[in-house]
Amino acid sequence: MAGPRFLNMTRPSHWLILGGTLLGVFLITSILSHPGLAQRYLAYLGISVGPVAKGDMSVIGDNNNTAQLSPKVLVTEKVTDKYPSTSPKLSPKPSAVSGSSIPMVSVGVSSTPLPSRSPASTEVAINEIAWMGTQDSAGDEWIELYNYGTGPATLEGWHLTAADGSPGIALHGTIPAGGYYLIERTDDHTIADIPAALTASFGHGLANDGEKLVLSDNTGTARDIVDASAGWFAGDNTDKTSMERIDPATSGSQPGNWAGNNLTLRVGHDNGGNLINGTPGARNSVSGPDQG
Ligand SMILES: [Ca+2]
Ligand SMILES: [Ca+2]
Repeated sequence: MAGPRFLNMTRPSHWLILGGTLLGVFLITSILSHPGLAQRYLAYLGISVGPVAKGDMSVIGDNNNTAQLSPKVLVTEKVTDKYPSTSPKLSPKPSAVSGSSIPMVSVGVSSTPLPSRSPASTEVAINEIAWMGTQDSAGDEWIELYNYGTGPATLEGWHLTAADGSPGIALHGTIPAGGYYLIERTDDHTIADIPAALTASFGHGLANDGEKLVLSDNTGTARDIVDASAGWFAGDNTDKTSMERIDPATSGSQPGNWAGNNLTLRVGHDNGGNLINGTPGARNSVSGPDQG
């Protein structure tokens, strides 16, 4: 078999020389005609060349600042983005990106776990107490609860109980986040024009000289306490202004956290048609910014 004088084609080592020469010519031709394609071949062979033209990458961040990016990373990112799964041979090599501080695009797999969302909180306060009843009837007492948590409060198994056992009210239903829960004594006519969330017996009623009220959940855990056993903190038995809480997230046993209805913001009518000096089922007239 004839050939160039310096090649003896009967010798395997000369075949290798010829093959390497042809490969080199091919690569040089590729670089001159298609630089991007050649870079991919070289990247596959583990050879780094660059830089890559602007826009030929998929790195999150400053796409205009190519000068600070490693060409090897850019080529890898391009391959990853364009051939995510159909071309295993072009998968990025871990060694090509190790030690890089450049933010990487993750295709198909999220390496950062999603942040877990906090469970919705259930925060219910004893929010308003009409221990004095209404102008129509001193016996028409009512109590308002307020959910200042971020999720609905299911009240099955909850109780609102005085320290002396009366009232002792089993609660039912649900209070949505930011919602109010009106408990009317005996029947729904206590606040004639506002539907009660619950009507219940108050036993011998709320004593005018004070009570300690405990709101407990279905495990028996106290969720809110208003210790006014030495006397109510606010409200008036003469003009029937209710006792409104200022901040549901602050202790209900602090006297300064309560005030009488301001007689400006009032809601509802009693069974005799008189305007209620309180806000049953609605935002308190004295409430702070935390209350809806
Ligand atoms: Ca009512
Ligand atoms: Ca209210």
